[in-house]
Order: sequence, then C-alpha cells, then structure tokens
Amino acid sequence: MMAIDFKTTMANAEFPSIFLNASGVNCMTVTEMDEMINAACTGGVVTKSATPQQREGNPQPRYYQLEHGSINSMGLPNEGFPYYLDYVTKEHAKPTILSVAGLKMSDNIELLHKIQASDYTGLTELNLSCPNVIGKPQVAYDFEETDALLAEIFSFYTKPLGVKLPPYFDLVHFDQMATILNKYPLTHINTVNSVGNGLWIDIDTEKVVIKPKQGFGGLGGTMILPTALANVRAFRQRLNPSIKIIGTGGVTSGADVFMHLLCGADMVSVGTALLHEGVGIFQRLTDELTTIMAEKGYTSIEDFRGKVQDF
Ligand code: YRO
Repeated sequence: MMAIDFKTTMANAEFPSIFLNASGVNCMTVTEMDEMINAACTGGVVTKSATPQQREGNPQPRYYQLEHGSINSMGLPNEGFPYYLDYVTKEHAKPTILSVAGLKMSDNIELLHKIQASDYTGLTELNLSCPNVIGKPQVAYDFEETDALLAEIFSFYTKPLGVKLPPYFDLVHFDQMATILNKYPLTHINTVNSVGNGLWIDIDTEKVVIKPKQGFGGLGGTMILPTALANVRAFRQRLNPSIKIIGTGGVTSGADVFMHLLCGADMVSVGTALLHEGVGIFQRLTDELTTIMAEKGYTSIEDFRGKVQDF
C-alpha cells in the first residue's frame, strides 16, 4: 500500500505523525517516554502531568479495565516537574509536549514561570482538571476561574502553550469555554480528559473496583468515543483556526482515528488502548487509517479533516 505522509506541525514543533500517547499512559519514566519516541508511527510523546514535587499517587488498585474501557483514580503519580523538564529539554528524535498540573492554583503559575525561565522552547500543555478551592468544581468546570488563570498566565508566558480539557456535555458550555479560550494565544487544546467520576462494581464481591475515592474514577476507552468526538467537533466549530486540536478519547482502531479527524482533530492521542496493546498500536492504527483512506481515494488528511457532513 502507498505510504501516506502523516506529518503535522503545531507551533514550532514538527511531528512526523499525528499520533501521540494520552498523558498518563506510557509516559511516567524516561524508559516509557523513550519507547514512545522510538516506536514506529508515533508523532512524539506527551509527559505524565508533572506536579512541582514527585508523588506516589493513590493507593492500589487505582486502575481497572472494563469491558468497554477503563476507570482510574491514579492521583497524579509522577516523578516531579524537574524530571520531566530535564527530559523535554534534551534533544529527541521527535517532539515532546510537557504536561503540567497544579494541585492548587498557585502551582500552575509557579510551574509556568519555571518553564518560561528555562531553556525549554517546545510545547507545554496545562492540565485544567486540577483541583480548585474546596467546594468548587475542577478548574475547567469553573469558567471564571479558567479565564482568570489564563489571563494571569499570558501576562508573563510567551512560549507555546495549550490546555487539556475535560469533556463538556452542554452546548452552552462549549460556547462559554470557546469564548474564553479564543481570548488567548493558545497553540492547541487537547480534548478530552477522562469522563469524570464514573463507578463500577464487581457483583461477586459487591465491591467497587478501585480503592481511591470510594470507587469513583475517570472513564476512558471505547465507551467515551462519542463524547470525545462531540467535544472535538464542538470546539472545532467554535475555536479560532489558529488553535489546533488534539483529539483524545476512545481510539482503538483506524476507523476511530478517521472519525476524530473528520471532526477536525489535528492530532490524535491514545490512552486506554495504548495501555492494553502497547506502542505497537500506532503501526496498526496507521495501517488501518491508510486502508480507509485508500478505499475512499484520499491521499492526504487535508482531503477530509473537519469535513464531517450533517445528515
Ligand atoms: O488520576 C490521575 O492521575 C489522572 N487521571 C486522569 O484520567 N486524568 C487526569 O488528568 C489525572 C491527573 C489529574 C487529577 C485528575 C488527579 C487531578
């Protein structure tokens, strides 16, 4: 089959393919991040969201595989910001995206000041699913707080920056969030993070399947594909063309990738399916996408990106 050129650019970064890991999967250690860089058909690597200090995360079991996806409450286990800044500042064969997450609002500002002052010139992605003050929803579900945070960040931050968003479920929320995001020189959004606070139960033991948070955890995998597609399309319809979109959520096949691209995704990342299948998945997705494109006579993603048709 004819090889299709899947390279794509975001800000100053040239990715040799559209595929990335979803942050949290295959990106905790240097070994895992190198594996993403060195694997066939990957565009690069996104780091596990870094907090200022190293963290063990929540007690186990904190991840559980479901029939049609996954549930997790990892609790941000990571090696700490200096470890990931050191990794991305080194030369690699493919671009990196440094994901950062504050456990409180002041962390976000502190982390971005440190990146601004560092030698790193590549992409950063701020995970907006970080906790807010007690009694308020996560930052990305608090529109005023998101606006205030981005205003403060862009008063000093001049390097390429995107945001990781949780899924939204109301069209007015898409309008409100897009209006806020369009005020800032964001390189990209990454949509979606896991679908928050699902629950699963083992009927033999009558127990929840993960230990933290009485079993509540973020959902990923096939079951969230329609939610992910809706978020990619809704934001592509509303955001400035200069803001690119990384589509994340529910990808296990080339057909799923094709749908994300039809909705307007510029790149596509894989979480749950990458965890289950390993980095070989990116060759398979590339082959399956290539087959679909060949059947349709498409020679480039630009032939169909964002061109999903209404009924
Ligand atoms: O538990 C996690 O480390 C986690 N899991 C996800 O599915 N998405 C995330 O963004 C994170 C890290 C951030 C937070 C949910 C713990 C605040």
